[in-house]
Amino acid sequence: PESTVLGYPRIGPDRELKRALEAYWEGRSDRAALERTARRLREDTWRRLAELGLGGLPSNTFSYYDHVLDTAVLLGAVPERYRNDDDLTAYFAMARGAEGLPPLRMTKWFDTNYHYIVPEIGPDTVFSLDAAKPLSEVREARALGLETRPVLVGPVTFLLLSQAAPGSPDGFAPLDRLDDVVEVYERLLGALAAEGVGWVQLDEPALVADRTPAELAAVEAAYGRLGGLAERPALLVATYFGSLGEALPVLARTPVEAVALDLVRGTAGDVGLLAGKTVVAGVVPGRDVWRTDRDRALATLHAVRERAGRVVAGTSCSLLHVPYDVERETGLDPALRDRLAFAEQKVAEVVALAALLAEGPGADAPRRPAPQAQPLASGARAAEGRAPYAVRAAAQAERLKLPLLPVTTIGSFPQTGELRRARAALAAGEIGEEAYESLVRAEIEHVIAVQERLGLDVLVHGEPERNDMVQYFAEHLDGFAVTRHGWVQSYGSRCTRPPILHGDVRRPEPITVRWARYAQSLTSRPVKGMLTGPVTIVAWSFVRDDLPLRDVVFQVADAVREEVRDLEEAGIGVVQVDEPALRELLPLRRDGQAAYLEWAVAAYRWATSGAADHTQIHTHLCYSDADQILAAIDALDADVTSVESARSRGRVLAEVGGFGRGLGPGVYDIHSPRVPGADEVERLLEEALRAVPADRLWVNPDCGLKTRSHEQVEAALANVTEAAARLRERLHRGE
Ligand code: THG
Ligand code: ZN
Repeated sequence: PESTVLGYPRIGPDRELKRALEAYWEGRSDRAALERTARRLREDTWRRLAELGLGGLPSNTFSYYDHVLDTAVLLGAVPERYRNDDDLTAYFAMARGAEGLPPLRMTKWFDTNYHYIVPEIGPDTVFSLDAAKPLSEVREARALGLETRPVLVGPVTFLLLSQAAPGSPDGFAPLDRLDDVVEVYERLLGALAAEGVGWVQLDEPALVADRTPAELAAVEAAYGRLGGLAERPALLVATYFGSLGEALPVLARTPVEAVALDLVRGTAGDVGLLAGKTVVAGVVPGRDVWRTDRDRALATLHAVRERAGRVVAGTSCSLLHVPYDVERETGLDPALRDRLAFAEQKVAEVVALAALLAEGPGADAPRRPAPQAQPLASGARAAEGRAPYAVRAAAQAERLKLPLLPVTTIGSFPQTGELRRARAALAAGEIGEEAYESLVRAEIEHVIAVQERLGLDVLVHGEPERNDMVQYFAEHLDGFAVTRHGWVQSYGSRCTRPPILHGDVRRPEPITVRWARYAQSLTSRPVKGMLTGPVTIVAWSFVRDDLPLRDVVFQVADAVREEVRDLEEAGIGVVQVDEPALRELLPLRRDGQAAYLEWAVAAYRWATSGAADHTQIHTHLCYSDADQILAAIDALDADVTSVESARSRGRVLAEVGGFGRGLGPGVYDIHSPRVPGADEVERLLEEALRAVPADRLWVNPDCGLKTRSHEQVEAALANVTEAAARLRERLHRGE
């Protein structure tokens, strides 16, 4: 096959899998119904890829929840506590938890907005092969008359992404178990060979990050063993999200038949070393939505063929990260739509490129329409500083007159089904703007009343008008387009519709001010304005590729800065600017990280530093995103930082206690339906007071309340305010 893709979306063009999963989880359907939907989605995908003329069809790219979790199951690495006679029950318990059993940890898949389930591997993990899933997918496709190439996470990446099982001895790393895991992969390859499978794809994206000599030696050993098997399919090792660098010569020395390279984010490097193997040249971007520059892609394919010999046209990575079909987006400006390619269009591009490559050099390729680039002189903004913290803190104390241990929340309140339905009805033109807005106002009234009754100190309006913390801003900024069907899986059944940032970003008018002002009109207590930071808005969008990312982020920072100013002018004294994706965009290799953090922090400071000293700037972080970048978070210079701390509380306090400004370590774990008692919260606060002085300690939940019910939230917040009041009393008495 001269063309292939490394993977494909699986949620369904209309999120059929999401609906089937949620119906199954809620007991509204049975396993057979879920399996039928899943099979139909797989079959539709293979048929479509074949129809489009794709050469190498992938299989095993489907997943009920996550492909890393699937790999753990394939290897028998199911922790004891999740085991169950019903395999699907065990699977979803690992993914989502079960009665009294928290799920496995979830974290970001490299620098994407996709989240994988982190497998637990210990010194005593017993591995065993369960090849049912890849084998049955091969058979399903065969029943349609189609041969496929099963895709699996490779052994090295699997172990590097795993965490040590609880109770593992110090110094143990999952990669220590490589020999045992490779043995299972050997048996898997045997089983696939016996099934008559010609090719297998093993994904090793971990090889594009910095790797130690020991890790590279492990790669060479693993693929030396797998390649040395007598009975096996041909092996394609797929790498993506960057350049292989020093791992390329290592793979070149192994007896694998093919290597996939990401030639969009990465470079071909010493590709000549791969002569004798097939190179799957990832020239069609798998992570953006822009049509491929055919001339450039073709030139790259020719260059790789000259140096390496055998070349297959491919995508830079799996198409999991883009929506299905741009043709359905009939609401988009046609001029923009002509510049876009979603998964289906990218498959067609790969097929067309392969045909052009086969025609030999010099084939005439249609040109990609040139985007109308009009770069702004954006890099030049100086991060003008605010006054030192002590000066700001005094001005804010004078203005806000908050008590010791002020109580606040992170921003969102539970989103009712009524609101979500009303938003859908508004989009469909079934209800008018006024009807929708009166619902939003009623919800704000409710949320403010609840907070006043419970005695919170800094209130929020609850964000009832927002679908998503990025999409909402994109809908109100020039330079963005939003899609109707462009869903991309974030984790499990959860999806987002990343906006398309295609032009210069400008804020035509204030976005959040109206709602913040309305909320403030209902109360004498300060209401906190809620904004999303520039890095996060860009990270969770599809971004134009004709400007440096940094310049795009600064354009968005301009818009946020204007919004902060307008909130101030409307009398809002506290503004929270969240940047949860700060960590996500951190370059995978160390050599780019310092420069990235420098401009990312500068953009945040540009967005917030227009605020007067007496305006209090808050930020929030979900702690799992904060490792490695604590210094950068400190450098954001927010007056108050709220942090998730349900897990590893001691460590969080030790690390962020030193920030030297306001700090709110979460005292209510919103990821659980459990309501904490007032005594428990009081104890957590006492503990926090050992790391943070009383005049800098804030009291807040761990994260936004969007996913909880109104009843849980009210009960929990009542206990939180009671605990804060008791402790405040004790502090005043000098205890
Ligand atoms: N927004 C965006 N990306 C994100 C988050 C977000 N990435 C990381 C983090 N939060 C976790 N991700 C999600 C993504 C989606 C949902 C929840 C957490 C979710 N989505 C709704 C669904 O799938 O039903 C659809 C929401 C909508 O209508 O837009 O619940 O907050 N961009
Ligand atoms: Zn959070």
